[in-house]
Amino acid sequence: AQTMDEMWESRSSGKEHANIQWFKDAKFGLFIHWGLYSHLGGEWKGKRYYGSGEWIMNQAKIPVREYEATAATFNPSRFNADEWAQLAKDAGIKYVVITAKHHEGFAMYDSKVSTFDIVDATPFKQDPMKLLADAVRKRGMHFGFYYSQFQDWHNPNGGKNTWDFDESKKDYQKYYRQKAIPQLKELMSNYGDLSIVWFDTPGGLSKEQTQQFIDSLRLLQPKSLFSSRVGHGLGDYRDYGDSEMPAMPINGAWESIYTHNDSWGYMKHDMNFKTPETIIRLLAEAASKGGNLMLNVGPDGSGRIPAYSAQFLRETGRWLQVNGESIYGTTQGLIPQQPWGVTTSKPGKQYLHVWTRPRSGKLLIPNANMQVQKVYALADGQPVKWHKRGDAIWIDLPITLSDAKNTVFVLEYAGEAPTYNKNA
Ligand code: H79
Repeated sequence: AQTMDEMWESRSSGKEHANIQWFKDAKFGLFIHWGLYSHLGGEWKGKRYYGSGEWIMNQAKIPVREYEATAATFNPSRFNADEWAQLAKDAGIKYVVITAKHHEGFAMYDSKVSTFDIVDATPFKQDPMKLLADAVRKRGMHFGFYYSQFQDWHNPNGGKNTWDFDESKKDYQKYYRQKAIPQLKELMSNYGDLSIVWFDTPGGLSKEQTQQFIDSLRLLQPKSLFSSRVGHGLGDYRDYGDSEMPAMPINGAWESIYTHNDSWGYMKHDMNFKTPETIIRLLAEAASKGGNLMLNVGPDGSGRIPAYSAQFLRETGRWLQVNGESIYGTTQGLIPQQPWGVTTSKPGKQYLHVWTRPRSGKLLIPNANMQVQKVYALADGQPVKWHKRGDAIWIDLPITLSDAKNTVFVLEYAGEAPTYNKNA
């Protein structure tokens, strides 16, 4: 079997989706995992589960009927679409992707295909997806849905529920026909323009069938981008594994996904939230390699985004207000990753993202075959001293720059771009 890498590399057409540029420029997305699992918060019958919150039905092998019954008390009355969207905006987010249906099979929108949805099965009775889609787009951000197209632990023919249903008796085609495709059609018909449809964990379809599946959905929204987890090396941009960052710069549109703590869906007992500093480094690292970071948060069953997530996202947004020029609309750095940090590019400029202050106070850029014009701090425009020695450029960092500030310097150069990574 081919690996994901091989499948992607062997794509026959090198043609990109006509609507890919916004995605390449966006750099920072917000992923939201929200479902019936959020209501359970990683706990079932008094027992805590570790791993990931949205997997609790699978991990605790909860029978479908018992799992369904939890919907009767799922009432996210504190959900406020404008608050979530404004938080994303304040964080400097350019696109938001939310789980319309995860592996548990529960639709977080008003579905006519199944009554296992938030409108029919819960006391909440509203469609939060509709409100969120509007609130996000109203603020000028792109909006998309995550949809688990193969795994469905609620449907007898869906993928991967082995505790209630006999895998050998399943008819995956029937599941696609009766649930996944009709639900995707609802999502792509009733929620305005979707910038992204985010698939996950493919299965049950051959490459040809996957292509047909994609083609039939394309008719509804030709401008939507499909994530590579639709399977078989298809899709419009490439996603790596969960919490995976490619080691080297990558050409073409791609995205790394990380979650804020160690769970995608809300988990009461997971407090291991990444600091703003860590988030900014992941963002800069993804950008330095030519890709996006989509960072996940897991709102709880009452409809609240965890306080640490909100706080750390806002702090990230404050950094981006000052330093956004070094992230948005950039392309991969021309200088390879250095002990002090990473670089991103715009024409005639290298942004030096300094994570670790060298003890000497001097930044070394080795083998720098470029004509430096000037170097200055991005935040305040203060010029910084530099000199060339042989092919090396040495930059004198301001004495006030302490360790680990994610400080950005701009190096402007004339003429040809340096050629370090051309074959990376
Ligand atoms: O939606 C998130 C995950 O639920 C989903 N992809 C991201 C975006 C995903 N589906 N499958 N997988 C991830 C791989 C499965 C990992 C597992 Fe586990 C290892 C399942 C059981 C052991 C992770 C750790 C989930 C529970 C414990």
